[in-house]
Amino acid sequence: PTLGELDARVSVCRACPRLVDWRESVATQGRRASFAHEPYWGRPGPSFGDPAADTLIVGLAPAANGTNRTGRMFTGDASGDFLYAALHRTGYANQPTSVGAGDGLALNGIRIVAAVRCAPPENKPTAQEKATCATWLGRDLELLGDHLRVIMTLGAIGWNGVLAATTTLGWTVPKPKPKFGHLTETTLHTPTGHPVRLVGCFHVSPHNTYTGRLTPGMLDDALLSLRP
Ligand code: DU
Ligand code: SF4
Repeated sequence: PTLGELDARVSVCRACPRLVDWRESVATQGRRASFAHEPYWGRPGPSFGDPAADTLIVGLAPAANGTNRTGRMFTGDASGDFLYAALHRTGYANQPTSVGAGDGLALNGIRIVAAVRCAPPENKPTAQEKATCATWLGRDLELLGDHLRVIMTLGAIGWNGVLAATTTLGWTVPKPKPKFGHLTETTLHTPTGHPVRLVGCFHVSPHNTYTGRLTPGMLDDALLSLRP
């Protein structure tokens, strides 16, 4: 399939009963008061950005009132505001904010996906949910193909999701499995021997950004380090 066809397939996935229930119950009965009159997406979050990207950002999962509301990765919450501002400062986005479909946002050279594509309760997917959704991450990686040059994960769940998905795809992954850390880096190889950098970055969640664990400058530096 094409990336668009893959997104269409992902958007109707119901493989994880607990997450299907959560994404839909938040969308129908659990809306945040300030969004009570908005339609909610209530489905898996499709990948977003440049279909010809050489750089992939892998997050954790949609936020219940963020991506699960707007239908776009990192859109509609504080995490996303922090990320898109940085993507704009570093030249990857044509505008500093992401509001949702029709807002004119386009990414250049970057695509954004989540390791788990449905909003999990308390942002904590189970081991089984992570393993199930790694299949979709693998499909995205296959479609980007040897055009892909670097993957940056926001957090450890994305990092481990990439290692799981690429191992399944038959990529060469260093042993022992490299551990996630901020600006930790390793190199994976596709089955054709094409090298892909894997870079870790602290997640953009308020837990990290409000406490100064991840500052705008640190995120800018991490993004700029992805350029050839
Ligand atoms: O329909 P489309 O032109 O393929 O774009 C779908 C979606 O992808 C649009 O909201 C912008 C985004 N996008 C992008 O971010 N960067 C690109 O180079 C092309 C499309
Ligand atoms: Fe499907 Fe992934 Fe959502 Fe599970 S988390 S239902 S595998 S899209």
